[in-house]
Amino acid sequence: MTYTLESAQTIFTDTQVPSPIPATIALFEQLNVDDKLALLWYAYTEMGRTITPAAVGAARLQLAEGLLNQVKQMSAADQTQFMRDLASRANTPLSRSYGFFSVNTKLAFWYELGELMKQGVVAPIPPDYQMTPGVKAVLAAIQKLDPGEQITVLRNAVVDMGFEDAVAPSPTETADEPMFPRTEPAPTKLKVEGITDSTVLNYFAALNADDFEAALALFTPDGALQPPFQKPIVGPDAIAKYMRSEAQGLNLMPQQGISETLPDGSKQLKVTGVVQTPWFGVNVGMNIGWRFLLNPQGKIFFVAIDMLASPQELLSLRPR
Ligand code: EQ3
Repeated sequence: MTYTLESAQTIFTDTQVPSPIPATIALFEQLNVDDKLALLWYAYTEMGRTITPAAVGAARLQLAEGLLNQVKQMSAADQTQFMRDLASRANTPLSRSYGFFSVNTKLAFWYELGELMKQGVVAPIPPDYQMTPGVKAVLAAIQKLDPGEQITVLRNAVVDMGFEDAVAPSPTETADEPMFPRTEPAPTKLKVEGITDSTVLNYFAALNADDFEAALALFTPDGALQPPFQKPIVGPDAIAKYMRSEAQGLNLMPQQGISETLPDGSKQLKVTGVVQTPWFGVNVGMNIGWRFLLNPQGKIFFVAIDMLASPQELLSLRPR
């Protein structure tokens, strides 16, 4: 094979439109800790008027229960300090406990804290808090994003909080990640305009069935998956761990694609469509692109998952 991970990452990049998400996250990162917490409160409650995340399952909350109970027993001042420590990634015992959580447990933890803030059990944003110009600017930037992009910014903020110990193994790493129950099964017999390749169609079907074993079997032993705004995850063990933790309950609705066969028999394909996360279900559709590189035997050597910059980009499959 003549390609490498680096060359695979560049396929179809000439069809891509830069996403506004990294710039919005960079603006958010410039805020001080109190402004970050306030901004997230306003962005989340504003969003909640139109879209609300699904209630968190009891099984998932159990993983966060110990930390939640500790927070509930604190004084209001300590609760505020705890949230500041999370947002500033301070190296404290509680901030480390949070850092051990999986992505979905972190989201569930903040979801519950938000509910407890509304009920007055956890210290709310001070009623006399005045939005600074910085907060207003980031809020305005977030309001310009579509709902799929807004939830991506929120998710990123939550995932980046807490202190992550690079050395200590995570106790939740071995704990079984509870499944997201599906209210309706996602379609596994898919028709994607312009795509007949069975590997690619089977990839979508496997993820829609939460069948990660079947999805993994489609990859080469050195295959890689690159999630949005992240580095590639390489090799079946790492991909399996990632999928079990982050790809559950997704509804993949690929719509159209293009396929090009290269002289050595390998293939590159770009597919665009909409993905729903179990957190928001049918209420939020994310515009997504998949860029696949298959080896001549039809195995996935590389797939990148990209957040598209606009619904128009769903149709921009050819170089710009
Ligand atoms: C309490 C409050 C509001 C205020 C306080 O001051 C601070 C905070 C943090 C607060 C709480 C905030 C909360 C509760 C935020 C919750 C946000 C949530 C639930 C966001 C969820 C977002 C989910 C997303 C963006 C999921 C995206 C998934 C994608 C794109 C999946 C892609 C994949 C595909 C399509 C594949 O083919 C392979 C796998 C892969 C996973 C990559």
